[in-house]
Amino acid sequence: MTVLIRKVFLFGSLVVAALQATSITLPSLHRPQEATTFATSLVLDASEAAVAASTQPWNNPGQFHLNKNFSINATPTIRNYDWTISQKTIAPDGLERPMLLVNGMFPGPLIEANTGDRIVVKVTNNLVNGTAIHWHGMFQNGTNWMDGSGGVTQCLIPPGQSFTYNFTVPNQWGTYWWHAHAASQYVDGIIGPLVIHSPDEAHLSHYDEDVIVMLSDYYHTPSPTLVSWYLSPASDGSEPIPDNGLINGLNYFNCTLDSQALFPTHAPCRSNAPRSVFDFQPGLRYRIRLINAGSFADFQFSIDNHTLSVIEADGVDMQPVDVHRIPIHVGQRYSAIVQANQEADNYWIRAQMNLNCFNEVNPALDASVKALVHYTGAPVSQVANSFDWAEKAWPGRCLDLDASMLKPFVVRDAPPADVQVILDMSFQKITKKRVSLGYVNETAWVPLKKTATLFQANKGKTNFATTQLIVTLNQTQTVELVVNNYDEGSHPFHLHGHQVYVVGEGRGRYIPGESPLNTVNPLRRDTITLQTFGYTVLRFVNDNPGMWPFHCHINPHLNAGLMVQFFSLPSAVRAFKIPAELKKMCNA
Ligand SMILES: *[C@@H]1O[C@H](CO)[C@@H](O)[C@H](O)[C@H]1NC(C)=O
Ligand SMILES: *[C@@H]1O[C@H](CO)[C@@H](O)[C@H](O)[C@H]1NC(C)=O
Ligand SMILES: *[C@@H]1O[C@H](CO)[C@@H](O)[C@H](O)[C@H]1NC(C)=O
Ligand SMILES: *[C@@H]1O[C@H](CO)[C@@H](O)[C@H](O)[C@H]1NC(C)=O
Ligand SMILES: *[C@@H]1O[C@H](CO)[C@@H](O)[C@H](O)[C@H]1NC(C)=O
Ligand SMILES: *[C@@H]1O[C@H](CO)[C@@H](O)[C@H](O)[C@H]1NC(C)=O
Ligand SMILES: *[C@@H]1O[C@H](CO)[C@@H](O)[C@H](O)[C@H]1NC(C)=O
Ligand SMILES: *[C@@H]1O[C@H](CO)[C@@H](O)[C@H](O)[C@H]1NC(C)=O
Ligand SMILES: [Cu+2]
Repeated sequence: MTVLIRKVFLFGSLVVAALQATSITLPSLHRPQEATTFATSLVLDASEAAVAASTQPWNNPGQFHLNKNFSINATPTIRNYDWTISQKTIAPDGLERPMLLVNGMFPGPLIEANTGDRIVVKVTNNLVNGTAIHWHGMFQNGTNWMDGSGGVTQCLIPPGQSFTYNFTVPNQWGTYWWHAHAASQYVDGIIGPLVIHSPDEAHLSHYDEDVIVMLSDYYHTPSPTLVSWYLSPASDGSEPIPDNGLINGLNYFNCTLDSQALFPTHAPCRSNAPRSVFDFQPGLRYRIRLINAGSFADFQFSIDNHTLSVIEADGVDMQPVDVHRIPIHVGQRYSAIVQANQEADNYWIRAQMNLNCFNEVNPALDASVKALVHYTGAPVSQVANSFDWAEKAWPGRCLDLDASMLKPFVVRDAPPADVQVILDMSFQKITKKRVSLGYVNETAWVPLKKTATLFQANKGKTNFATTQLIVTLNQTQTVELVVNNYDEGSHPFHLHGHQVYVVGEGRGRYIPGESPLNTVNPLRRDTITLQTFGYTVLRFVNDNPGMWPFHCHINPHLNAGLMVQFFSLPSAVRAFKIPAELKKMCNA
C-alpha cells in the first residue's frame, strides 16, 4: 500500500518532515470488559460440517476440531505425512477457479505433533512450477535447510519431483501453520494448520475442546495474474482487493457480484456455498486457534455474545486477557478460550476485513466474512439472528492487538542489546518500468534461481547478489532490530526461526534515547505489524544458525521485494552438512 509515499522520493526531506510531523494520537483501543464469569465451556463441533463436506468434497471440516484421542503425553515419535501438490478446479465459495492443493484438500492437511516429535513430510510436486513448503514459526534449530524458503534455504522442488522435509520440534508449542514459500503459490491454496502440543502449555486445564479457525482473504483470479498486474504500472502500487474471505476454506458468495468485481472471472458459480459451522455443546470451554492464513487483509475477529479470552500469540502462552474483538494480521495466530455459556441458539462468527488497509473498493466484496456457532439443540441454520458487539470494530489504522495487553505467561525480560541493526522499509517507484517496489534500505528482494543464499553462505561466500540484503550476525548475542516504516501501509513482518521481543512501537521515526522502550516481560511473537509511518523495535537472541528471512507477509509486498535476510552465526553455517538431495534440486 503505497498511495502517498510512493509519489515521494523516500529519503527526501518531504518524507522526513512528514514523519516528524505525524503526531496523530493513537486510537483508543478497545479494552476488555469485565471478565465474564467462567462457569461453563465452549466447544465448537462439526455436525453441520458434514453437510458442507458433501457439497465441498475438497474441504475436511473434521480436521479443524482436534481429536481428543491425540495423546499429548505420548513418548516422542515420528509424525509422517505424504503429500502431493497438484492443480485442481474447485469452488470454495461457489465460484469455480483453478487452485493449487495438497492431496486435493483446501485448506490442506493438519499437521499435529507434540514437542519432542520429529515431523517428516514427503512433498511430491505435480505442479508445472517449482514449489517449497515453509513451516511458519518452527525454529528449525540446526536444520535451517528444512525451513522451506525458496531462493533462501532451498531451490524449489522441481515439477514431477519429491523432497522430504524432516525436522524436530524440541522446544516450542502452540499454533502455527504451513504454506508454500515460492512465488505467490500459497495465495492459490497451499496452506494448512500446524499444531504442536505440550504438557507444559500454560492453559491446558482451562478448556475442554480444541478448534482451529483459519481466516483468509480470497481471490477468484489466480495469483500469477494478480501479481503481474500489481507489479505493473497499471496498479500504481495498489494491491489487488479480495473478492471474498474464507473461514476454514468456506464461505458464501453472491454470484451476481462477480460481474462487478475488480477482476470479473465469469466462471461457473452457484450462490449456495455453505459457511463453516462450529458446534458448541453448552457448558464446555473451547480453545479457538485463530490463524490468518491470508495474503493481504487484516481481520477483526469476534463471536456475537461470546467473550474471547486470549491465551496465546504466535506460539507464546499469554496471561489471559478478555476482549470482544481480536485484530489479526497476515501470518499471525492467537488462541482464545470461549465459553459456551449463552442460550442454545446460532451466533455469527465475524471476521471483518479492515477496509482502512485497502487502497481501492472491490464492489464484489462483502468484507464481513462469516461463519456460525451452532449450539447443540438449536435449529441448524446458515444464518444467525445475533448482533455484533455494540462497540465498533477497532478504528482507523491497521494495528495489532495492543502489545501492552499481551503479557507472556512465562515471564522474561528482554535482554540488553549487544548490537543494533537499523532497517528502513519503503515503497519506491524508481525502476525504469515505473513500478512500485518494496525496499529494505536500498534493496528490493528478487529470489535467486538455481541457487539459494544458504548454499552460497555454506560454501563460504560473503558477497551476495545485489538483490539480496544480507545482514551478517557473527555472534550469539542479543540483536536490537529497529525498523522504520516509511510507507503509508502497515506491514506484518515475520522473522523465520525466532520469537522476538517487541520492546517498542510508535509513530514517526525511531529516535534513540527518546522513543520509549519496554523491556519488562514484553510481548514475544514471530509476526509483528509495522504500523503506517511508524517504528518498531524488536530484540532477538541470535542463537540459531542459518539464513533467516525477515519479510512482510503480505504476499504482493513480498513479491515486490520487501524482504531482508539475517545470516546468523556464519561459522556454524559453513559447517552445515546440507543434504545432497536438497542441493541437487538446484540443477533441475
Ligand atoms: C477415539 O478412540 C476411541 C477408542 O479407540 C474410538 O472409539 C473413537 O472413535 C475415537 N474417536 C475419534 C474422534 O477418533
Ligand atoms: C507458473 O509460474 C509462472 C511464472 O510465475 C506463472 O506465470 C504461471 O501462471 C504459473 N503457472 C501456474 C499454473 O500457476
Ligand atoms: C530424518 O532425519 C533423521 C535424522 O537425520 C534420519 O535419521 C532419518 O532417517 C530421516 N528420515 C527420513 C525419512 O529421511
Ligand atoms: C446478490 O446481489 C445482487 C446484486 O447486487 C442483489 O440484487 C441480490 O439481492 C443479492 N442476493 C442476495 C441473496 O443477497
Ligand atoms: C446477546 O447479547 C445481546 C446484547 O447483550 C442480548 O440482547 C441478547 O439477548 C443476547 N442473545 C442471546 C441469544 O442470548
Ligand atoms: C539501513 O539504512 C540505515 C539508514 O541509512 C542505516 O543506518 C542502516 O545501517 C542500514 N542497515 C543496513 C543493514 O545496512
Ligand atoms: C562478521 O565477520 C566478518 C568476517 O568474519 C567481518 O567482516 C564482519 O565485519 C563481522 N561483522 C560484524 C558485525 O562484526
Ligand atoms: C538453538 O540451539 C542452540 C544449541 O543447542 C541453543 O543454544 C539455542 O538456544 C537454540 N535456539 C533456539 C531458538 O532454539
Ligand atoms: Cu507489507
